[in-house]
Amino acid sequence: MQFGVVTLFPEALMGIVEAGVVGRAIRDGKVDVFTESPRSHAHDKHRTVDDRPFGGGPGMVMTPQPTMDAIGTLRQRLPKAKVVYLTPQGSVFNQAAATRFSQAESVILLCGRYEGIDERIIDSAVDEEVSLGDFVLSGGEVAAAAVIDSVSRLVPGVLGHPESASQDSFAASGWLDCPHYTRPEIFNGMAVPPVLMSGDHKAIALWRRQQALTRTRLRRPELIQSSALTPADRALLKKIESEDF
Ligand code: 9D3
Repeated sequence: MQFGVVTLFPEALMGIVEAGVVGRAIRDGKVDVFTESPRSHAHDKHRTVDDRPFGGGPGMVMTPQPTMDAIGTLRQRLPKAKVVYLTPQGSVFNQAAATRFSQAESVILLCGRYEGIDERIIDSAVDEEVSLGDFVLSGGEVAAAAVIDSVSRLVPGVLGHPESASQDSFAASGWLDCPHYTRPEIFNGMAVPPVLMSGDHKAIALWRRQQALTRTRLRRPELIQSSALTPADRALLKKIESEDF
C-alpha cells in the first residue's frame, strides 16, 4: 500500500507514522509513505503558499498553484491514486472507509493548514473529503496520520498473527471492547474479576460479551443494531436493561 501526503509539515507527519506497527511496516516494505510539500513548489522569494481570503475575513487560505503542483508530483509516482482531502467539511472517517481505502493500491492524502485550501483545488483534484469528527485540529496532518495508521493495519502482513487475531473493537463486532487485566492479581487493593482467574473459558467468554454489550449500551447505544444480536445477546441486553444501569 502506498500513501502520498501533501503537507507543509512532512517531518511531523513522518515522525508519527514511523513509530510502532506502521513504522515497522514501512521498514518491511509493506507500506510506503511519500510526502510532498507545497512549499517546494512556491517560487517567489518567500516561498509563499497562502494568501488572504477573497471577500475578507480572518485567517489565510492555501493558494492553488503550489498545492496543485505538489499533488502533480505525487501523481507521477502514484498515477492511479484517489486524492482524499482531510477537512472538517468531510464525511466522518470510520472502519468501513479504512477497509475501502485498504483495497486500493495507493491513496494521496491532502493536508490543509490555515483556514483551508482554495476551493478550486477541491473542484479540480479532490475525489473525496474526509473528517475525523466534530472537533477542531490545527491542520490535516494528525488526521492523515490516523488514516494511514488505520488503513495500514488492514494491509496483509502488517499485523502479526496475535494482533490480527485479537478482535479489534468496531471491526470485529461493531461493539466496544471488554475490559482487560494483566498481572498483578491485586493492584492498589483492586482485584481482577474472579471469573478471569477461574479457567472456565465458556464463563470467561460470556462475561466478556456481557461487559462489551453493557458498556456499548451505556456509552455508545447507537452502535447496537438489534439485527446483529444473537438470541444470547438479546437475553443479556434484556437483563442489562432490567438492571437499571
Ligand atoms: C478554527 C478555524 N475554523 C474557523 C471556522 C475552521 C477550521 C479550519 C481549519 C477548523 C479546522 C481546520 C483544520 N482542520 C483540519 O485540517 C482537519 C480536521 C479537523 O479540524 N477536525 C476533524 N477532522 C479534521 S481532518 C482535517
